[in-house]
Amino acid sequence: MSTGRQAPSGPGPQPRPAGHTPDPYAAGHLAEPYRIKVVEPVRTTTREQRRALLEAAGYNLFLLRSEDVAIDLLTDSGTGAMSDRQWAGLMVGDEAYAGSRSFYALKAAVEDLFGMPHVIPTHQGRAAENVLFTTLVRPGQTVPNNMHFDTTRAHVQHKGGRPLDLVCPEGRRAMGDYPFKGNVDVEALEALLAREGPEGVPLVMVTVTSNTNGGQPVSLANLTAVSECCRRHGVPLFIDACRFAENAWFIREREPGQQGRPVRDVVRDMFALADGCTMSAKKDGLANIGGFLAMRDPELYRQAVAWAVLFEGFPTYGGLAGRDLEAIARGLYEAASEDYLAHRVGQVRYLGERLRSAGVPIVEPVGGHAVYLDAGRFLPHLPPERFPGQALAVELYLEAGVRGVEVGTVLAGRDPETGEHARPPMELVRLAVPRRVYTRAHLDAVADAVLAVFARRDGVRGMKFTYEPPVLRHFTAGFDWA
Ligand code: PLI
Repeated sequence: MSTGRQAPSGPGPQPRPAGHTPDPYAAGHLAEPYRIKVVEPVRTTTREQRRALLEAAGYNLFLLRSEDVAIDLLTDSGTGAMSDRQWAGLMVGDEAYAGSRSFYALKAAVEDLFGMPHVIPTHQGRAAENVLFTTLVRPGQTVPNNMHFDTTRAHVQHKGGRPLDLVCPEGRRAMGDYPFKGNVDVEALEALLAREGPEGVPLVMVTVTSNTNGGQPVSLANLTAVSECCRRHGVPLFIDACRFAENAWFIREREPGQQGRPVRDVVRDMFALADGCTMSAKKDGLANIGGFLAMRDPELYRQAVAWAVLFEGFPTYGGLAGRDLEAIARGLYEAASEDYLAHRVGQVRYLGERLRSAGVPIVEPVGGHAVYLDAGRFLPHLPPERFPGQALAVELYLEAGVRGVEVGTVLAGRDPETGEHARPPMELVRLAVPRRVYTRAHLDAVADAVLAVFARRDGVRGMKFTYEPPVLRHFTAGFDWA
């Protein structure tokens, strides 16, 4: 009989037999599937200190020092904890300029997990986007995606392309329990490709999970339909794979016919439908830095490598140290393990459930990496120009030193034509949970803080700019209470 023990060497944790779905959070046993071997002390602050720190930072949470933050939910990108196996990998990283052993470890992992033979390491995900779009996108062309992440959109535009979001209608609403709100509207894609063809659409992208509308997954059935549509029209399909493992977990949990399948089999099936992928290894690579571009077509690889050398460095290191490549190769396997994912996705769901059951408005269903507070409904007395998301994020920090991020009017910027604030569909605060960093007690502290602000929500004041930068204003703006 199998003991389920992990082999001490080899590519990483092996998939458990189908049907083994430990979900400690669903079962009420909340033990983390890791032991803590190294700790990073967190400084505690008083409410008065936090009030002064906020004032000094112009009420912009990006301008706080992280040591003044008790629980940092600003992003799940590059903020995860590496495993002992990954740290051990750093020591065997091969720092050769060309032909590094660690590059071949990464290439083997990507080929094994995704079935993609050609891999170009990059310093992070947006660099993979830069290499890919420089190779494929020409001015005036359209690049559809379920929903572009900010950097993907900006890189398409940088090449003169037109980013187009074709997420399904369910994906545009905060309410409703539709299980795959990241799905592409395949009819709209079909119409676009029939109209513009491969001359007008150089590639189709699908982001798994869809970060922009709440970490929402894409079903295998939808990916299959998108892939068939792309093949019919001769247009390559690329997956934005940042959160590939979390997406595969949702397919295994929610999609009819997929229940209980080994995650690595689901991952294989997802990527078999695509011609390539971009990856930020700072998410489901479980690394603190890095990314890659992978593909099947050797001719496209040859073209992309030329740009990669220019932007990132020789193609066997691509802007990374050999030790980073080694950490990513190991992290990809760990991210695709069932024990890890049951806890990871369960942890985010736990936080969401604690809030939802107390009546706090959130984006539903809860996605893979973050809980999104619906600040518009949380603070209905504040109009968009009083920045309800910013006000709520500031109050959460004041309450308990919790740092989230506004995803609403402040982030959206101004309409270049009218000069007015752009009108985003929702006013949100994202609470992104870093991987393997926080325990259930931290999440309880976050939930308690949100509930405390919820209890006094009628007294929360709106905000105004004291300084508004001309571009990317959310990073450096100054605010005060209105
Ligand atoms: O931050 P990068 O350059 O490694 O990755 C860019 C990127 C691409 N696609 C998607 C879906 C992302 O979520 C993404 C980065 N996300 C960040 C930084 C986040 O805070 O969500």
